[in-house]
Amino acid sequence: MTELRNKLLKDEFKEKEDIKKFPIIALLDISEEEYKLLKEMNLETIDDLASKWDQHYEKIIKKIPKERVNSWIAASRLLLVGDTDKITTGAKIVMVGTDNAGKTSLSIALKHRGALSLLFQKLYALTPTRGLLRSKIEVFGMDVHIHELGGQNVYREDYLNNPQQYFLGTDIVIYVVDVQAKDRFEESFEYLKQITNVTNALKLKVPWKIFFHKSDPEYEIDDKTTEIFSSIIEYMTNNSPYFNSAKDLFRTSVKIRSSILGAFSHIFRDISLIQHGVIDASEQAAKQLKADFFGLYDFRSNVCFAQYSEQEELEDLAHTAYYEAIETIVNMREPFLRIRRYTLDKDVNEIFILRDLRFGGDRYIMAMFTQDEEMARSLDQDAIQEIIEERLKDWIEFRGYATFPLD
Ligand SMILES: Nc1nc2c(ncn2[C@@H]2O[C@H](COP(=O)(O)OP(=O)(O)O)[C@@H](O)[C@H]2O)c(=O)[nH]1
Ligand SMILES: [Mg+2]
Repeated sequence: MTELRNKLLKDEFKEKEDIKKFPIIALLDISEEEYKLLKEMNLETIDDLASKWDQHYEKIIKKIPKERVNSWIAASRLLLVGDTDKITTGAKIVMVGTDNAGKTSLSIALKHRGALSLLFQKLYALTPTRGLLRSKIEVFGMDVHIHELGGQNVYREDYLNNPQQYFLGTDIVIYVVDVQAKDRFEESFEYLKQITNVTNALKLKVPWKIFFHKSDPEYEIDDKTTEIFSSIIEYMTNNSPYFNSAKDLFRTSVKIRSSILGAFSHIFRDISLIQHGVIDASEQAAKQLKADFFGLYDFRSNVCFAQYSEQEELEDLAHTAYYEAIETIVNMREPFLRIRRYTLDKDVNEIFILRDLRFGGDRYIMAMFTQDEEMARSLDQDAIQEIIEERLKDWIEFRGYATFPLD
C-alpha cells in the first residue's frame, strides 16, 4: 500500500495520514489549473473525487481530457481502498444483434485454446441462442459477465419492452452485424435503432461498440455494403453520446482470431480507469526487455490487458503469434516457454517469446517481440518475472478496483 502511495502522491503528502481529506492536488499528476477547475465543480478532496465524480463527469471532460480525469478518479479510488471496497463490481457486457450474426462464436473464439480444428467444429455445431445466454470470462481477476441477447424476433420484443431488465448496470454494449448477410442489413440496422432508442430513453450512459463481424479474409465488401456501414456509423455518431467511430468500431472474424482478441482487449483497456498507469508500466517493461511489443495476457480469457507496442502493426502480429503458440502447448498446466522467429518487411527479424507467469495466485501469459538476440538468449524466467513484477504488480493487484461503471 505504501508503494502505491508513492506512485500516486506528491512527495509532501506521502507520509501524512487521512488520505480522504487530502486536496486533489496531492495527486502526483495534476496541475494547479486543473485542480482549480475541479474545485469550481465542488470536487476538492480525494474523497470527493472517489465518491462524487459521476455527478460532474460530463462537465469536467469538456474541459480536461477524459483520460486525465479517469486516471485521477482511479487514483483516488485506489488510495481509498478499504474504505470503498464495494467498488469491486466486475463488469457486464451485453452483446446484441440479429440471430446468426456470430455473437456466441465471438466469445468462444476468444477463449478457445488447443487445436484450431476443434474450434471450428465447435462453431459449426452452434445453434441459435434462445433468449438470454450468460457466460463469464475473467480479465485480470475481474469477472466479466457477458450477456448475449438471443436475436430472434420473438425475444427482441421482450428486450425492447423491458429494457431495464436487460441493460441496467451494463458497462459496454456490443452490437454485432453480420457483414455477409446482405439480405438482413435493413433488419439489423432497424434493430440497432430500436435498441439505441430504448437505452437512450433509459438514459443509460453506455459505451457502444460495433462489430462488423464475419469480415473473413477472403470476403470482399461491395459498394452497397460500404454504404450501409457508413449510415450505421453516422447514425451511431449522432445518436449515441459515447460513440466514437475511430475507436469503437471493429472488424472481426473467427478466421482471424487476432481481430477478436484485439477488439476485446481494446475494449477492456478502454473502460479501465487505470489504463494510463498500465500503459506507462507496460512501456517501461518493454523498454527494459528491449521489446518492440510487450503484452500481458490473461491466462483464462486470453484478453491482453497490459500492452505496449512500438508500431501498431506489431499488435496484430503479436496476437496471431500468441494464438499460434498456445495452440501447440499440450499441457498448459506445466510452465512453458515458446520462442519463434518472424521475418517482417525489410528483413527485420523479430524474436517472439511467450511464457507463463504467476502473480499471487493468478496466472498470466507474457508475449514479446524483440530484435535483440542477446536479450532473447540471456533472458531467464526469473529475470522476466522480476521485471514485470516490478513494473506491473501494483496495477495487477488493484485492477479490480479500476472498472469504470459509467452509470
Ligand atoms: N464465415 C464466418 N462465419 C462465422 C463467423 N462467426 C460465426 N460464424 C458462423 O455464423 C453462425 C452463427 O453463429 P452464432 O455465434 O451462433 O450466432 P449468434 O446467433 O449471433 O449467436 C455459425 O454457423 C458460425 O459458425 C465468422 O467470423 N465468419
Ligand atoms: Mg448465439
